Amino acid sequence: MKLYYAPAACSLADHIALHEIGDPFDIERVNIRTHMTESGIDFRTVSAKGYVPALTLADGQLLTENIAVLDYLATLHPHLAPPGPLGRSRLVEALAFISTELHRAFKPMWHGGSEAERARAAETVTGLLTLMSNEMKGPFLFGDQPTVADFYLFVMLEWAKRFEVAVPGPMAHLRERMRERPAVIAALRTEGLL
Ligand SMILES: N[C@@H](CCC(=O)N[C@@H](CS)C(=O)NCC(=O)O)C(=O)O
Repeated sequence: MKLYYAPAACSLADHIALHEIGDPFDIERVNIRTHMTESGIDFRTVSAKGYVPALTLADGQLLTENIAVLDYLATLHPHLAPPGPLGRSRLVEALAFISTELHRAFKPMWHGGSEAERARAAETVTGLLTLMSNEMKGPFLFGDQPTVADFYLFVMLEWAKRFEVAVPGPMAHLRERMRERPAVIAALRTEGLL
């Protein structure tokens, strides 16, 4: 497998998942402004969508969209998904919420929103994190062990820190617990974030 990523982008979630899985994998950095990869190719020749994450599978197929990539990894490695008959659905529910509500809410911060737009976005993010926080089943979203949804959430919490957005106490705690994990440290180090 080969993950195309950009430092501190949402692809950090997939990068962490690959380290948690522990099997060998390849990785290539993408400059999301120029679309050039570190090996000097135009990333749009790999993925016409032009954004990360993108995961090349062993058979050469390309998988995109964070929800799909994280769900794929958790399906292959069920310890990264919540247990039980509803586990998969709960995972997709959390991934969809993070992707379509939380991730999207950061847009004004990443894409030059006005001060008022950024302030409104910060309030939205805090509200969405509070909703998630109220549903937590333990130190992580689904209990004592993190799932791929926690990895994606962790990236959102790193963004919240970067943009000085207030987060509920259990979320700050989750972020710190995640930062202690060897897989997270390895991914952050590779991305030049430590
Ligand atoms: N729909 C995609 C969006 C991914 C996305 O927003 N990626 C950002 C980084 S967090 C990116 O690569 N942006 C560069 C671009 O859109 O050209 C997904 O959910 O995976």
